[in-house]
Amino acid sequence: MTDHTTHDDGTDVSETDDDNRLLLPQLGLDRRDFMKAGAAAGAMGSLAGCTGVLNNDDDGETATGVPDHDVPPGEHDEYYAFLSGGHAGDVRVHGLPSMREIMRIPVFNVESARGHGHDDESREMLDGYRWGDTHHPRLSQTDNDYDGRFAYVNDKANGRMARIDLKYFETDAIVDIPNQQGTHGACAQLPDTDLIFGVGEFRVPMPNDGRDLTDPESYTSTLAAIDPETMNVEWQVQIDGNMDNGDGSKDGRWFFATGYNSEGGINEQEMTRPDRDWVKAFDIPAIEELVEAGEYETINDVAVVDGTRDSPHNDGDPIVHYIATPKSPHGVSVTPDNEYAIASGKLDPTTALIEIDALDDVDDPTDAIVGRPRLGMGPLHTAYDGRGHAYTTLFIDSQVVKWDIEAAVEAEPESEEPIIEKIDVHYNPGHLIAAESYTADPQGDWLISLNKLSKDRFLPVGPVHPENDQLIYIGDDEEGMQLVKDSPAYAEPHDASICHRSKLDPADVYDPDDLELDHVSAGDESIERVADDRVEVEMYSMRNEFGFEDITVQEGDTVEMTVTNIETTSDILHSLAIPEYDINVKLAPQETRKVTFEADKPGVYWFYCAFFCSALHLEMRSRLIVEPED
Ligand code: K7E
Ligand code: CUA
Repeated sequence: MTDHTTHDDGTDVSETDDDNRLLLPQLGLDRRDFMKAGAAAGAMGSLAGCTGVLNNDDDGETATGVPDHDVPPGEHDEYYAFLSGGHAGDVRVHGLPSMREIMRIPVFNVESARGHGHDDESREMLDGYRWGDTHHPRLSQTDNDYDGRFAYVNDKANGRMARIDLKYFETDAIVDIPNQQGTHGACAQLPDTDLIFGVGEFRVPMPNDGRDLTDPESYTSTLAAIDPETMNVEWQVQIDGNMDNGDGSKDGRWFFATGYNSEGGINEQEMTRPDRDWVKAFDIPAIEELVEAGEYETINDVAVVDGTRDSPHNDGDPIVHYIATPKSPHGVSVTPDNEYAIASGKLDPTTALIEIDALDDVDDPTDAIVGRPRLGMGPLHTAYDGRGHAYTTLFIDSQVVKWDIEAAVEAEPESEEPIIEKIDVHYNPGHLIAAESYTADPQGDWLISLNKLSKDRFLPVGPVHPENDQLIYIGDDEEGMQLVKDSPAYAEPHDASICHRSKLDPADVYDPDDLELDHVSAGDESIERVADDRVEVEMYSMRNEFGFEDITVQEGDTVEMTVTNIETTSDILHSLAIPEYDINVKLAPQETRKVTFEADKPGVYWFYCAFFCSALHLEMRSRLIVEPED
């Protein structure tokens, strides 16, 4: 029996066999070739995982050396994990190792419990869109380590980049990236987060204003560099082929982007035809020099530098090195020591190690590829433990493979020797992420495999299955990888960043000075008709009342309501919920929000608080009276 699904990036690696594994028919490869080493090690791996779960003894370690992962009631996790929500449009915050979901941060989605897309400010940020497709949440770093300030995440659907303020765990800026469709890869320029990069996946006419509609040859995609403070797009580079994922070197010099479809095809057959595609290495300082020197074209108010293969800027010392790698490289990540960028073939069983320092010396950029281990079927993404090991997801094999980075440089191309072990995951992993793997100093204890399919792992809930995020202990090189737990995930996490709790210091209540709007204290409430058809209301909320028992307006008025939650006690939230007006604005302690709406329906509307804030929560309601036009 076979059935069909598709991976997010449109590749047709989509048939499953009876083992719930996806096959890759068009490669014409015999899967058994890749199973030999993998099957045995994988079976052992899952066995070890089982004993790890069952034999949890009293000394805080399991019999197989896995530290306690059941965080007892009232205790905190050691790590924060920030998982993208995919086309749910949000970012989820989990605790590790419990895998408990602690919070969701709405980003590109309208979400009522947090009022995102309800108050004026977040509505303006969303700019009319109701959804986005988050893939790659990356945390800001200083000196190659998490600094606890911001997270950034892309919207693949609508070409945007968002910033999440980690003081409040809330989205505080969204930029619409011009000249880019399908912002897929996302990443910060290290070591100090000087830029945020957005990688354009879909090739489109440039500018995409109705010209060149049926001339795919002229379509193009861009890399965008965004200022992390202002969230302005600073410059872009136009390139050949589709781009996909990206990662930067740890010293700020290079940005690497994978790509597929180097021939510029417009259907699946054309897109998967070339045996080689490119990893592009962007020389960031060289590009910035050209921008300084005015060597760009301004398109939609952005400086666009020509980085296509035929560009004069790629003669001699190129600004973009096109590194030919096997078929459709998808994931790319830089090793913690900044030695290699590792790109995985997706439609090829090998992975390419690009020696970063060699890029300046070689004539043919392909000569910078210094290792090409054969890891298994459908290698996608690679994470690191800081002990010289790499962990790569094998999408088609439904496994995670652990391998030795230096051994891969020493081994012959296509050698399986660098492989240390494989573990089965359930099923079809996309990304995987190890604790602080994107920093220069990963913690090397926990790893999450973000699996696209869960099939039969959970109680059935109808035809839409959850995905399965699996926690794997990687801290014991002797025992090897140990599967610790399954955790169902609502569609659909792609990538994640894991940060030690000591590096984050979120606020417990709002600091009114951080907000644009003026705080409204008790006694300062007012209702003012500021124009014939405009009423401004300023009021507070507290247990268990709003600043006014009644607010009377005329049908057709525009009503601007500014509300402060004047509580100083943490965890006491109120909201302003207005029935039949589609409004629910959440108000955390000391938070002030504004909502503007047309009072277009005459009648009585009990605006109320939707957070169960006290024993008299139900009584916390007042009347909005809309008098009919005469
Ligand atoms: Cu592989 Cu967007 Cu990083 Cu999905 S991407 S898995
Ligand atoms: Cu305030 Cu319920």
